[in-house]
Amino acid sequence: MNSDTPLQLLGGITAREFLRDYWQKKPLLIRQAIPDFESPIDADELAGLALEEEVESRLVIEHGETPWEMRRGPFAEDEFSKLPEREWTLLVQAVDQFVPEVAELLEHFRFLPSWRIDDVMMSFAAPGGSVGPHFDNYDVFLLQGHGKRNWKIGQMCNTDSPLMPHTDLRILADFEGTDEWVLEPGDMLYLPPRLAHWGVAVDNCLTYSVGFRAPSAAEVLTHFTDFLSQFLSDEERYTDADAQPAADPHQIQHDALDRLKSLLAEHMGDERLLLTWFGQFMTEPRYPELVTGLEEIEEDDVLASLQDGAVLIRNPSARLAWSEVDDDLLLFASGQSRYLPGKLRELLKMICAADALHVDNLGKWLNDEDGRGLLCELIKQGSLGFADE
Ligand SMILES: [Mn+2]
Repeated sequence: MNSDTPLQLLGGITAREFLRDYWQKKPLLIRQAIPDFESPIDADELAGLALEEEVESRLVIEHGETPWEMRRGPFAEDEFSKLPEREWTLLVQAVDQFVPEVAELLEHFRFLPSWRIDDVMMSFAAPGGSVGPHFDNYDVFLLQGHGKRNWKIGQMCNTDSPLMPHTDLRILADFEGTDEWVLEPGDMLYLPPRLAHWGVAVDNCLTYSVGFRAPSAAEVLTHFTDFLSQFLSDEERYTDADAQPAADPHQIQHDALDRLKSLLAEHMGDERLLLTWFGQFMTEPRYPELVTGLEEIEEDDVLASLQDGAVLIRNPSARLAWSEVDDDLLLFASGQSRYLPGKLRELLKMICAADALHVDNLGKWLNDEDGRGLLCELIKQGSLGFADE
């Protein structure tokens, strides 16, 4: 995709313009981002997902047993039949992992790195339904799937923004509305992180939220240093072989800080390890228990199955990304990493991007020892699996 092609999804501006003017900066309303959009799943199917053990879901009932009552799924079927006519919302996380047609929607967002995308959450709201005015720490695209939703946007917030007391939700105590729109199916609203927003269902409505991953500075530092520490020996310590006689033995001199700073810089500045950690971290699956592989499978079996017409597909719960360091390639697959020779670049790109892998598109790679080994590893690890016939 050319980043200078005007995109319908972005209301006729290019990806480059969107990233320059809106991304992480300001909201954008796009009428008919997906023209004549028909939601691939309906409210009943969404409720059906919320019955499943492995699916993460919540119900928000504005006038429940408490104001803004929140219940966590999985739910029993009769819980839905006991809900009031109005003012409740069902939220289902990571629907893209369970419904391939919902995962396909992400194809529209290929102008952003896939490792930044977290999941597609879906919400169904009865008329008047809302989760209250709030802010999120992540960018979001809100695509209207069915029915109408009124969206208000407000002020920029932060951790000091006052919240309503005594609710399980992070509802803002003050909402200073600046704009308001009614979204119809196919309309989309982009919101940058920390912008207050408040969506209220006009009628029975379904909304898709494409959410993003952005680790906090605290997460980056704690997780990266944790990762680094595996590679450091106990013998490597604070050293001061260059020490001068102490003027006052109780004083910490600034030369001690300089030694510490250089110790930190030496390790924190290791680009290979930083990249390895970051790729692993950003590809960690949301539900690791859904990324289970065929641990026993042999390379010969993989080859034979493919030659027999079997098709490999990416596990919808797996996350893949790649990068390069010097002449090597690095593949990140669901929280793990693997160095690969540079010649595998095209195979790597295909594994990350293709919907399906089979004899026809794998072609010559099946004759390559490293290529076959890689496919087999990914099947063992669970990021790739054979499609059911
Ligand atoms: Mn939100």
